[in-house]
Amino acid sequence: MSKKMYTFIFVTILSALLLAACGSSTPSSAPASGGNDSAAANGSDTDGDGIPDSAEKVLGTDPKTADTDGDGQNDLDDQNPMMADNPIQESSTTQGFTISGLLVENNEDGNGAGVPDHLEFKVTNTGTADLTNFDIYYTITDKDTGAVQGYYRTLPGFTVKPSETKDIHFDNTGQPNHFSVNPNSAFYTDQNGLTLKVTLHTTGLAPQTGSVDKDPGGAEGGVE
Ligand SMILES: [Ca+2]
Ligand SMILES: [Ca+2]
Ligand SMILES: [Ca+2]
Repeated sequence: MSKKMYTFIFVTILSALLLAACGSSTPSSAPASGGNDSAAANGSDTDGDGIPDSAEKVLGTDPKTADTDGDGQNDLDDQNPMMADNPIQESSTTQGFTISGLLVENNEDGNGAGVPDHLEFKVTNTGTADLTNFDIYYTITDKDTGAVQGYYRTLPGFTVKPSETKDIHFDNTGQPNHFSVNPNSAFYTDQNGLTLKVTLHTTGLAPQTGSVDKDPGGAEGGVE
């Protein structure tokens, strides 16, 4: 039996258990479009990856992203759907930008007002041309258990002009220069102390890395 089939059976059983737990309170409305037959039979599947939203929460995957960790394998097919290997392979040692001011808690908006905990940092263009087509790889490591999650994302639309410093955020607010994250990731579900390590890259320049620790306890305010 294939790994995919094992995963499918696991998700199907999990979905059935979740439905049984929900009992008559389960909505009878049609599922979101894009879901396959198995998901349609077991509740809405927002991202159409074959895993119902309710099961994604239990599994720790993202209900709005078919490929939670960004490694090219959809969640149903991925044996380790929250652990992408780092695909960034860059030979250039040319310095063109820096990253600084990493935050994962006690975040503030541009006016100094507190906002919910999330990953954010500043990107400074130290060169003479606009920088765009960034991609990012970041890991979340539990400092007590050593468990690691790894996520890869491209960052379309994020551009930094020469000498400009721009904030980049990873949350689900949908604002400009804010990129989506897995709402069921360790950052939001793991109560232990965490270390986040970030590698930011754009083609032809040396990748830049940074690290920031999160204290034990839940992320404040969720991901919205
Ligand atoms: Ca899904
Ligand atoms: Ca998913
Ligand atoms: Ca994947």
